[in-house]
Amino acid sequence: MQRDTFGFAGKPVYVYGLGTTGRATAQALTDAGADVLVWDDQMANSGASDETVFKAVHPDHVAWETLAAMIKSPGIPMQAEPVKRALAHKVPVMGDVDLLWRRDGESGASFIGITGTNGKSTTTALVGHVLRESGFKVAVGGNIGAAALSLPELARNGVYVLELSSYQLESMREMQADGVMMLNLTPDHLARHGDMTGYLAAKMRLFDLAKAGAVQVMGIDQPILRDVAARGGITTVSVGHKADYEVRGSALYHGAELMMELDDLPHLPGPHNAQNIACAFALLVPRWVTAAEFKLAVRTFKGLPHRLEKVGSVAGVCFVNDSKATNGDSTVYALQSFRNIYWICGGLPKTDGLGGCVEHLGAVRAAFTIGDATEAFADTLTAYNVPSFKCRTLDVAVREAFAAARTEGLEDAVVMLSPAAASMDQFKNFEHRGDTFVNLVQGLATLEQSAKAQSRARENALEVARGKRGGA
Ligand code: UMA
Ligand code: ADP
Repeated sequence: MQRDTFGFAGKPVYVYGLGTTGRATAQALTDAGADVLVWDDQMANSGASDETVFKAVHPDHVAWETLAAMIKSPGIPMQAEPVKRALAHKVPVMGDVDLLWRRDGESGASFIGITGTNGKSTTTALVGHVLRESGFKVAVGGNIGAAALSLPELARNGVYVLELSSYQLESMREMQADGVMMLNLTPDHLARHGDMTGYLAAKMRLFDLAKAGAVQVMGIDQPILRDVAARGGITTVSVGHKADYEVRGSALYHGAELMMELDDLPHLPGPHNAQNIACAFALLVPRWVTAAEFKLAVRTFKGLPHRLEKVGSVAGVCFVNDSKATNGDSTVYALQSFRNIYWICGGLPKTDGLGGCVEHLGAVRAAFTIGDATEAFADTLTAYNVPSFKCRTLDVAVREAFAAARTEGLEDAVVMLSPAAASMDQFKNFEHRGDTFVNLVQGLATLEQSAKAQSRARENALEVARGKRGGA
């Protein structure tokens, strides 16, 4: 007999949004015997339907009163018309993470949820890596890329490590995690959540729903999170303030006790990564791993692409891809990680523009602005006496930044793409923007090599010619 995995067997469930999340959800629900109806707003535009795979029903034709649930993709706001209609008919609106919880919540596997404004993916991957290296069966997913319902079923001794965005958390109703973490909270996604209070409320659902006795970790470098943590029951982490776990200099302390040294980890540079490591340590030690296991595993973590990733060096100039820096706050840390920066920034700006970046311009030799933010970012930076060039497109910016770095000939010159803005004005997503940057750098390297080869060939030809004349 088919297992009623989600409690929806034989019942109509509306899956709204058919991207990574929606497809995995619709398939899992179908496999579990639910009567799956789907919709994606793109179907309205293109007239296309997915009827061959799933039954597509336009929101105008849904019998709302019959639905057992709506499973909403994270990119769809709660204010979307079909969501409002579902809520008006008292249909539960859920996310895919709740369905994973329904599927495996009783399996004996642990659930870890990681959120925050910046550093989620890095820390999620790090936590997954440490657990795997320490002998656990691990499934890493959520906002980091793999939809919750595409993750394998884990049994006892398994650990789900889920990166959870505010978009996913705002509709989460059920998942009771064993370990929860909020790294930091700075302005982001405010158009969606209204203000910082709304943004915080979405994120706090992870903590509010967590199991009694769950390990709860919070980075308290922003006052808003210091206030939340003061409620108690939360292990605090800070780079620079008083906390349960403190990063002081280049080491992590628990009170007076040295936990681990943080320098000499080339794949996790900078104070932001110190925060990520410290939060991972506070979460995992000692509930899941020992301090010794943590320290050993962290050394073999390679970092993720598009996050302060060194992608090559041309004529002594190093190129760094930090395309994932989609808001000002994430770029603040990038600006503190190198000595002589030729900074490519811009894209679709956030409400606070360059945010705190303007207080960390000491290492910036020049800026090269792109995308919708071309004018605004260049004007702001010029006002802060940073030579700024309105390049508009990434190819022009890479060429000009490289030329400038080369002309100045400084040691440790870095051309860094750290946009402090979203990518959607000119690219499909941040990966597309980062990959385009890497391709442009490879193009420069090829040009450089062929220029060198040509000049060698010219020299050889001249030498031969000189030899002939000398011999004549
Ligand atoms: N759609 C509608 N109506 C809308 C909005 C979207 O029908 O009003 C449809 C789109 O036409 C599209 C589908 O919904 O076909 C896309 O759904 P989605 O935007 O929720 O994207 P998914 O492909 O399901 O990917 C989502 C996350 N995307 C977002 O939250 C925007 C992915 O995070 C995540 O990796 C994936 O689920 C698996 O969990 C990406 C992201 O950009 C990386 N996240 C944001 C961020 O990190 O800042 C929050
Ligand atoms: P997220 O998944 O939250 O977007 P990522 O790990 O993908 O976070 O990193 C996104 C960007 O933020 C990168 O540019 C990275 O260098 C920077 N970053 C990483 N960790 C932190 C942190 N703890 N605080 C601020 N910025 C960070």
